[in-house]
Amino acid sequence: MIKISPSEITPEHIYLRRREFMKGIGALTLGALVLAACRGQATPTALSDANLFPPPEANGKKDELGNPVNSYTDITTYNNFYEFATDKTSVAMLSQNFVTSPWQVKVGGLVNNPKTYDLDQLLKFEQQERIYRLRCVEGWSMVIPWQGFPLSTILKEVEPTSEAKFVRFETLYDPTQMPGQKDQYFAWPYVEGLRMDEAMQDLTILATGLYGKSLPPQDGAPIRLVVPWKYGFKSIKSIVKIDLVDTMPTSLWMAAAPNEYGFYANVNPQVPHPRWSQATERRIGEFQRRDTLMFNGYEQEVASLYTGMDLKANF
Ligand SMILES: Nc1nc2c(c(=O)[nH]1)N[C@H]1C(S)=C(S)[C@@H](COP(=O)(O)O)O[C@H]1N2
Ligand SMILES: [Mo]
Repeated sequence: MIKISPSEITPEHIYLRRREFMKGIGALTLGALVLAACRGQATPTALSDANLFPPPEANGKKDELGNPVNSYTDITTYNNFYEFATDKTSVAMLSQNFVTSPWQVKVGGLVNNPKTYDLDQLLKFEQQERIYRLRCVEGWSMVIPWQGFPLSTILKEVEPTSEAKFVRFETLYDPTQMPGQKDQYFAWPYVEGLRMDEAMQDLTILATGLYGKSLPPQDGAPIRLVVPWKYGFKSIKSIVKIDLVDTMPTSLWMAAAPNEYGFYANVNPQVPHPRWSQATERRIGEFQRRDTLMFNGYEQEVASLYTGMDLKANF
């Protein structure tokens, strides 16, 4: 069974759980208690073959700084995906039957060529491998070998108008499949946003796979955003809608806790979260904490996007 050490039960979760208790014991809390009770037997046996027999393709690969990729098992059994569960080790099991075919992504808003893509069409774009660090705002990180294509590929196709200033993303809303969406604390569906120049940056991809295989549900199947210089919550999963807009979108996390989560969410070791430091992180699979890098190590590529901006005020 997968062991969770107390240090991995994050401040964020404790905080949110406490708030839920204050509101009374709701259905989700009860569900979580039931799950916790049977997690010992249920988790390993309910995982698919893909989790039990990971593909070897990416083993041994490294990012450009020399960090080895995390194991397939790490990447697919330790997940944040609140639509399924707030407990990272339950997401894999609870998402196994998530229906990801057929799947469409509707791209519209302030564009000349609105377009609805079938997943097949998105898979026809040249799929590149991108080995990126993922730094969660909670203080842990992984190195993940994604496949995907630059978000700019589809933005160029739909032709944003001159009024388009931001890109707004939405996850599927389907509480019958995603039990976490019954949690009244959050304003579902999950929403995220980028400024236009951030969206056009070549590091920003739509990921369709990892480790040489299609994305498993727990990692955001069938298609999710990956923005490696920002905290992980910006990398929105299971996207069905992309809109070009003229005003800054309000993300799910900005709505839930505006004093804690801003729009930019650039990884910055010098700007602490209101309730913890961001100076160091724990790479999953390692024991010692390591220093967090400015812009998660992508400073050379992205610092110029923020010239003249106060990175403390625009957290
Ligand atoms: N729709 C949706 N996207 C999401 C989340 C979520 O709860 N729902 N969690 C975010 C957070 S906090 C992180 S750290 C990453 C985790 O991605 P991973 O599970 O593939 O490592 O997904 C992000 N995308
Ligand atoms: Mo995160």
